[in-house]
Amino acid sequence: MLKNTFGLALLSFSLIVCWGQAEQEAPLPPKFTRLEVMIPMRDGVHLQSVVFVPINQSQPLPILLLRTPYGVPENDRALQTSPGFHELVADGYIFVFQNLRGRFKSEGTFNMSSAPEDKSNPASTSEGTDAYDTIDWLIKNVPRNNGKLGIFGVSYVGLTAALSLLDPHPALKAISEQASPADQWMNDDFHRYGAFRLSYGFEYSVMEQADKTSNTHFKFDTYDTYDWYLKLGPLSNANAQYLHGQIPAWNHFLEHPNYDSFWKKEAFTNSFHEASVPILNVAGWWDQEDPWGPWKIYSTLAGNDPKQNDFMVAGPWNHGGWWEKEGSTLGSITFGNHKTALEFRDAIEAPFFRYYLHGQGQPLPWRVKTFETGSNTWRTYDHWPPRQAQATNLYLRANGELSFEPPLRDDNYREYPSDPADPVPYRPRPISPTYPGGDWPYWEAEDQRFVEHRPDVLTFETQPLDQDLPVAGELMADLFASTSGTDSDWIVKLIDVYPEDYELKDLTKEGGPAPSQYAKSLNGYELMIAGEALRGRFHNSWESPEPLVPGRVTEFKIPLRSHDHVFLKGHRIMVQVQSTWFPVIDRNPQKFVANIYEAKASDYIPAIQRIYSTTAASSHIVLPVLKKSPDATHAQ
Ligand code: PG9
Repeated sequence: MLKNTFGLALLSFSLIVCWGQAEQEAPLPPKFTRLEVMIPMRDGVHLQSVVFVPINQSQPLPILLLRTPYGVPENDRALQTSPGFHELVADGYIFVFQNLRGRFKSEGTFNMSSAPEDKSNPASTSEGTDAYDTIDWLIKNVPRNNGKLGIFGVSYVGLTAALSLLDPHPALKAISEQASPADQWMNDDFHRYGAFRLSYGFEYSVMEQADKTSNTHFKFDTYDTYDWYLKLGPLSNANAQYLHGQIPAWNHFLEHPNYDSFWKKEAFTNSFHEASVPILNVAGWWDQEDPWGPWKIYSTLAGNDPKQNDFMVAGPWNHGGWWEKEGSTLGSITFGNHKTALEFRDAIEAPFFRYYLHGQGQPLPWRVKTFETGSNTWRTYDHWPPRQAQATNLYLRANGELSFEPPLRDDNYREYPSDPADPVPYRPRPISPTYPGGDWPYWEAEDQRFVEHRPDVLTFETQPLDQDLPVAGELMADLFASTSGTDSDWIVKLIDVYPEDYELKDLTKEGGPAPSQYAKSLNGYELMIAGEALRGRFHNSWESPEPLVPGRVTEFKIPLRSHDHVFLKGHRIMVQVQSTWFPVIDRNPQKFVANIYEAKASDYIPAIQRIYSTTAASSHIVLPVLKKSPDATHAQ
C-alpha cells in the first residue's frame, strides 16, 4: 500500500491533493495566527485541533468549524488560496480544523461511523457528542469569539457537520452539510439500493483505516483497475489475499449484506428530531460519491421545520465541485456563462453564514434553489419536489424506441446477455484508481457512447424532441424484467443525447480537427442525467432478500433521485439498461446465494435478461415534467 503522508486534507478527499500540494509550495506571509490544541471530550479523549485567528482581527468574530478524518493544515496557505474559503475569509471568521477521534494526532479510535451515541450511557460518544464538546470548549476558550459558531464542509466533513444536529450545542447557529452521505446502504458512497460499490468501498476503507497517521492509497499491480478487480474474483478473496481482516469498515461491509440494524443505526436521519438549527444542504447533480444524502437530509428535516431553517441547493457539480474556482464546466460540458461555484459561494453560502453568525443581511428567501441544467438557469422553489411537476411515463418499447405512447398491443420484450466474467465497464478503460487524481471525479458526466453497442447493454431512444422537456423532481425507473438466473442487478441510465450537429464547427476546413478533438466533440454526446443500480434480490424487502424465479416477469422500481434538467428541442432521450457496472458495483453472481458476499467462483453464472414492454408489463421511466408556475422563478 502506498502512503500519502501529507496529512493536510480538510474537505472531501478529492479536494485534498491540491490542498497538500498548496502546502508544499513556498509559504505565504501569514494572515492568520495558528494555534494547535488538544480539545478534551467527555470520555477523556483529546482531539487534535488547530485554530486560525485573523491577524487583523478588530472585533469579536464567529467561529467556523471543520471536522475531518483527512488531517489538519500545517499553515494558513489553504485559507489564503483555496477558492472554497475565499468569500468566507473576506467576511471574517476564526477557522478551526479538527481531526476526528482516532485520526492523526487525535486520541481514541476511528470508527468510520455516523451512528448516534447510546443515550442511556453517559460515557457513550459519537461524532455528534464530539462536535458538542468541541463547540463548548471553543466558545469558552478561544479569545474574542462572538459566541456564535457555524460548522460546514464537504463529504466526510459535511457528514460531521450534519451529525452536529443530533446534539446541537446552544452556540451552534448555522450548519452547511455539503455532499454528506445519509444512509450508506441505501445510497451514496458504499451502496446503491443494496448493490455494493466495490471499488469505492475497497479503496476508501483502505485509505482511511490502513494507517492512523496517513491517507493510504492501495497499490494496484495492474494499470487498469478493471483487470485487478476482475482477477480478484469473489469478494472473500480481498481479506484472504490483501487485507487480512485488518480494515474494520471492509469487514462491516461483508458482515452486513442486507439492510439490518447495523445500517439502520448508521442512517442517522432516523434520529433527527427537528431542523432546530439553520442548515444549508448542498448537492451536485454529477456527484460521483454522495449525490443522495443532502436530499435525504433536506427532505427529512423539511418534515419538521417550524422555524423554516432547512435550505437545499443543487448545482451542476461533481463531488465538492462548488469549491472550484469558477464551476463553469464539468469535463466537456459547459454551463452557459455561469460561474456556478462562485455564484453559489458569493450569493448563497457566504450570505447564509453572514446572516446567522454575523447578524448581517437577510435569511435566504427560498427553500430550494437549483441550477437547471440544459437551460443553464438558477431556479428557486418553495417546495421540493415541485408541486406543479406532473409524473409522465416514458415507455421502453420492444422495437427499441422510447416513447410517451404506451404499448398498445403485446409487442413483448427485448433481451440481452449478462456475463459476470465480462462485465460492462462503468467508464472507459483503462480505469484509474479512485484516488489520487485520475478520472474518477468526472466519470458521471462522461460520454456514454463507449458502451452503447455492447451486446449486454440495451439501448432505447426517442426521436429528436420537437419541444423542450423540463424535468424537475424525483425520477424513477419502473422495469418489468426477467432473468434466466436466480438473482440479478438492474442498472438504468437516463441520457441526454446531443444533436449530431450540436457544435457548428466546420471540421472539414483545411487541416481538420486537432488530434483527439474529433472524438471529444459534443456532437452526438451522450450525457448521463441519472444512473442507478438495484440489486434484484431486494425487490420485495431490503431486510430479507429473496431469489428471483427464473423467467418470471417481475417489477423492479429503481429510484433515480432528484434532478432538474431540460431535455432541449432537437435532443433525444436515451435509456440504457444493463446488469453489470464494473468495478464501481461488485458483480452479482446471478445465482442466489444467501449471503451474496460468500458467493464462490462457481456461483458466478451468465444469464439472459429480458425487459418487457406489454400492456400488462410496460417498462417505463417516470419523469416529473414541469409545468411552469410562479413557485419556479428565474433567480439569476
Ligand atoms: N466520499 C467520502 C466519504 C464521506 C463520508 C463517509 C465516507 C466517505 C469523502 O469524500 O469524504
